[in-house]
Order: sequence, then structure tokens, then C-alpha cells
Amino acid sequence: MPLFIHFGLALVALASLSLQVAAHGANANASANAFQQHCLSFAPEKLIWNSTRTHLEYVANGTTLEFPDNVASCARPQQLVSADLCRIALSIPTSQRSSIALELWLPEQWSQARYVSTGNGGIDGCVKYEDLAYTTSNGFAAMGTNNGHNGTTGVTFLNNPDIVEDFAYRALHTGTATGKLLTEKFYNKTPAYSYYLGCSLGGRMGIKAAELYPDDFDGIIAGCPAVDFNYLQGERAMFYPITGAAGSPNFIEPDLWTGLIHNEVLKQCDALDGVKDGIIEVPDRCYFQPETLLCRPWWWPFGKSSPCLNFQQVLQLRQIYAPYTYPNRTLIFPRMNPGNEIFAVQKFFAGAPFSYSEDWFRYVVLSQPTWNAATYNETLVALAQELNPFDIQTYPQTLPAFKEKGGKLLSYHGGQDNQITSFNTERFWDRMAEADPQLQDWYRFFRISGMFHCNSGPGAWIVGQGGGAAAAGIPFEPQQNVLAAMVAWVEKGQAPGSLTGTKLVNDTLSMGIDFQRTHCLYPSTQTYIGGDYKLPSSWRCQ
Ligand SMILES: *[C@@H]1O[C@H](CO)[C@@H](O)[C@H](O)[C@H]1NC(C)=O
Ligand SMILES: *[C@@H]1O[C@H](CO)[C@@H](O)[C@H](O)[C@H]1NC(C)=O
Ligand SMILES: *[C@@H]1O[C@H](CO)[C@@H](O)[C@H](O)[C@H]1NC(C)=O
Ligand SMILES: *[C@@H]1O[C@H](CO)[C@@H](O)[C@H](O)[C@H]1NC(C)=O
Ligand SMILES: *[C@@H]1O[C@H](CO)[C@@H](O)[C@H](O)[C@H]1NC(C)=O
Ligand SMILES: *[C@@H]1O[C@H](CO)[C@@H](O)[C@H](O)[C@H]1NC(C)=O
Ligand SMILES: *[C@@H]1O[C@H](CO)[C@@H](O)[C@H](O)[C@H]1NC(C)=O
Ligand SMILES: [Ca+2]
Repeated sequence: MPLFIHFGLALVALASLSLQVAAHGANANASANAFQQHCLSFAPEKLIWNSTRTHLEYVANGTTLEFPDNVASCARPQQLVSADLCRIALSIPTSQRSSIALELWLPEQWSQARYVSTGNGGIDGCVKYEDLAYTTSNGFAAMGTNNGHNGTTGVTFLNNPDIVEDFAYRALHTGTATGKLLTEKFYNKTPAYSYYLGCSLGGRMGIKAAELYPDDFDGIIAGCPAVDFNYLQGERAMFYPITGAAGSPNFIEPDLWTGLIHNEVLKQCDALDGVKDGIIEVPDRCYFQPETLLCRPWWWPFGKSSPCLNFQQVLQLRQIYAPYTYPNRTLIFPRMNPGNEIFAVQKFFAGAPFSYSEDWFRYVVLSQPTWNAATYNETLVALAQELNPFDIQTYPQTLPAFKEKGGKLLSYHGGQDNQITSFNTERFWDRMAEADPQLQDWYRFFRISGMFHCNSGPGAWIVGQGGGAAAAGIPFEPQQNVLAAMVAWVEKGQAPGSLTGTKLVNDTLSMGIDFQRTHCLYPSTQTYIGGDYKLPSSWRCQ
């Protein structure tokens, strides 16, 4: 009998134990399942007028999402997702002849109630899935659109101003209005703060949003912004007529750019900041003189022997590194960043049309699909600016409504940018500062030394400016991460005074950190004060 009781007790104990285990597992799965169910039963297409649902799925942290319907030129066939989230994709008409493809990723963990819109690049219609993954992994509800068209070319702009209008401003605004509304309906809570994160064309999109829709965002990160867009396209188109086609007489071969010319730029400019480290810390003081590369005549004892450049090639370099002006010397666009050659040779100096400019002139400015980019000249940039479709120029001197409502704007720009010169962002910020001496109260600019376009380069370029490598290995905290810096500025009033960038060994996370450097708040300038140049403390902003 005692044995029986004992057995009975044991049975009860065992049963309650397994009940506990089951209950625990069920709870964990119950909440995951509840989120999953909530996701799958959400009906975004019923909330957005005329929209069509293309995807609705629960995505578990660690999943590599495939995008079989994404066009190949966007070169984003898949994306690793680093949060449990609900993925919504819609197609939304913006006019009779245009629509946007929208992605909204809503993370299960949304305790801070932050919303972010992400931007595009080039003249493309490519959702930056890496930025959606990056921001959702940090708890943001994140939206991105195809900017009104798919792929990396401008073909769809031809004779369709509706698509150009989406591209100029409407796709982002429509996507943002949709994204914020669906976020609110999904969580049954209004986003507490709204942000924007973009670079290059995406930088321009952010500034245009501040101009047209000041209520869309509390904080806007406009990296390497493609502002003064029409003139920018002219400047980018300028290089090809100067260099000529690859293989043409006097064409400067790529290995001369990456070897001879780049090394000579560094020889003249690297040490201006006090340290020979391959980084031009103060590009403003670097005025490259290509004459030093001129080949000496065979009968003359002085000067450079092979590898060297002929007189015509030196003239090309003089034009390439000079400010771009009309014949009457009126500035069209500031001079290129010296030190960008290693990457710039792949596009600007490749002896081929720069595709974004070529497409812009072909399909928007001239509506001539066969226009030959070799015939580009200043008459055309003047025409582009005159047309200025939907005020795509994006060159405000003031943003009164955005400032008034307490909006915060932040730009960063690489000092060795190979696609948009950082001198243009200096000019843009300076021009706004002329109108508002207290500009830093709400618009701050950081120059990232040794960074190419938006990312990469010899400098400490990782500042959390986007997904993938741009946030690798750094914490989400304001000193080292520009998005976290914006969050602290908007939500706590802590304005960023500097940004510490990180350089990984060989740009490879597993190889560890090579060095860090603290980038200065413009217009203060990075100054070497002595010591190990790889330590941030060996430099000071002055
Ligand atoms: C929760 O469910 C998943 C599959 O839906 C299963 O693999 C997992 O073992 C379950 N967890 C627990 C603790 O029961
Ligand atoms: C654009 O791409 C999206 C997927 O990213 C696809 O759903 C849509 O049909 C495409 N639109 C056009 C016009 O090809
Ligand atoms: C996603 O999973 C990884 C690996 O387990 C984890 O480190 C990370 O914190 C998870 N992300 C979120 C947002 O929970
Ligand atoms: C919205 O849908 C209606 C029919 O449901 C259609 O007539 C109208 O053209 C659509 N609007 C746009 C902008 O596509
Ligand atoms: C220089 O030429 C451009 C283009 O023709 C013109 O727009 C500009 O007004 C001129 N500037 C001066 C100072 O004449
Ligand atoms: C620019 O090119 C156009 C057509 O290609 C030509 O008509 C015009 O004369 C050129 N202008 C200059 C300043 O060379
Ligand atoms: C550095 O990276 C490049 C390109 O990713 C690779 O080819 C090279 O082997 C790497 N170097 C080292 C030392 O790992
Ligand atoms: Ca240096």
C-alpha cells in the first residue's frame, strides 16, 4: 500500500513536471504563434486604397529571404533577416501610369515604437533590403519602395512623367504615408518617432522630404546627398567626353589611374594632415598638380620617365580635377574629390558613359533614347536645369517648416568620394548656414575621411550608415553609429558632437578592428596632434 501511494505520488509529480514543461513550451510558442497569426491575418490591402498585396509572410530571425520577382539588375536576390518579423509587400498606384512596389517589415519586438523609411540609389528602383534588415534588427518598423520603377536604368522614364514624379518625391512620400499607417494598424499604436535613412540619391530623397513633407520625419539621415541633382548629372556626364572611349588615342588606361595617378595624388596630399596613412584627412587643402607626371622628352635630362603621361593626358587631368564651370567661368559643380581614383576608375574614368547621367539625359532631358553621351556639353546641363522636372534639383537654402517643427537633419560624406564630390555637401551646408547662423541646432554634417561613395575606402568608414558591412561589428550607440546618434538627438535632445568611425582589418569582420578615428562636426577640421595615428586620441577637431 505505501508502495502504491508512493508510486501514485511519483506519477502525480511526473505528470505535473511534464505539464510544466509543456506549459512553458506552449507559452513561448503561443506568443510566437500569436505574432505569426496576427501577421498572417493582417490585411494591408484592405487598408490602402487600390493597393494589391504581393507578399504577406512571417519571417523568423535567421531566415535568408529570397526575392525571385526582384529584377536581376538590382543585384539583391536574397537577404538575411535578423529579427522575427512580419513582411508585407504591396503594389500601390500613384497615378494612372505609375505605381510603387512597397516593402514594410514589422518586427515582433517593437518596444521603442520607432518607424524608419529607407531610400534608394543611383537612378534606380531597387529596394535596399539590407537596410530593411539592418533597421528591423535594431527594432525599427522599416519601409522601402522601388521608387516608382524597377531596376537600375532610367528606361521607364521615357515619355512617362508620372514615373519621374514618383522618382523625384512621390514614391517616398506615398510609401511613408502607407508605411506609417500600416505600422499603426498592425501594432495598434502610433509610431512614437519617424526616421529616414538614405545615401547618395537616397540623401537627396531625404532632403526633398524635409522640403516638401516636413511632417513625415522627425530625424533624417541624408548621406552623401545627390543635391543640386541636375548639375550633378551634368558633372558626371562631363568625364566621358574628356577621357574619350576606352582605347581611343590618349585614353588613360585603368592601371595608370590606380597606380601612377592615385599614388601621385597621395604623394602630394596624404601627408598634408601630418600622417602618411593613405587617407587625405583634409581634402580641401589638396590641389592635385598632374604636371609632375608629364613624360620628359627623350632629349631632356629632367622629369618623369615611364610610367608617365603625355601632354594631352595631363590636360585631361587638369580638366578632371578642376571645378566644373561654364565657359564664362560660372560654377556648375564643385571639383571632384582627389584620392578617389581607385574606385572612380571603374565608372567616371572607365572610358564609357556614366550610365546614370546617360540615362537621365536620354530618357528625361532629351527624350532621345539614342543620344550619344560623347556629345555631352554645357548646353545640355543648362537645359537639364531649365527643365528641372518636379523640382528634382533639391537645393533648398532654408527648410523653415522642418526646422520649426523640431526636425533634425544629419549628413555625412566621404572625403574620397568617387561618385558625388564631398565639396558639394560643404557648399550645400555653407549656403544653408548663410541663411541660418544657428544651423547646427538642427542640421549637422560630418566629413568621413578616407571614405569612398557611401561606404568603403582606406578610412574609418563604418558608422552604421546602412545594412551589411556598413554596420558590421559596431554597437548601436550614438558615438559610433549614425542612426543611433540620430535617435539620441531626436528622442533625448543629445546632438552628436562627433562620430567615431571604424576600419576593419581588410574590411573583414572576422579579422577584427584595424583602427578607429573620430570624424569632426563640420566645419571643424581633423588635426593630428601626435602619437599613434591609429588611435582616435592622436587627433583633434579644430
Ligand atoms: C515550438 O514550435 C516549433 C515549431 O513550430 C518547434 O520546433 C519547437 O520545438 C516548439 N518549442 C517548444 C518549446 O515546444
Ligand atoms: C517590380 O518588382 C516587383 C518586385 O520587386 C514586382 O512585384 C513588380 O511586378 C515589378 N513591377 C514591374 C512593373 O515589373
Ligand atoms: C536574431 O538572432 C541572433 C542570433 O541568435 C541574435 O543574436 C539576435 O539578437 C536576434 N535578433 C533579434 C532582433 O532578436
Ligand atoms: C483605383 O481603382 C479603381 C477601381 O477600383 C480604378 O478605377 C482607378 O483607376 C484606380 N486608381 C488608380 C490611381 O489606379
Ligand atoms: C554664364 O553662362 C551661363 C550659361 O550660359 C549663364 O546661365 C550664366 O548666367 C552666365 N554667367 C554670367 C556671370 O554671365
Ligand atoms: C553642344 O552640343 C549641341 C548638340 O550636341 C550643339 O548644338 C551645341 O552647339 C554644343 N554647344 C557647345 C557650347 O559646344
Ligand atoms: C583581403 O580581402 C581580399 C578581397 O576580399 C582578399 O582577396 C584577400 O585575400 C584578403 N586578404 C587577407 C590578408 O585576408
Ligand atoms: Ca594622411
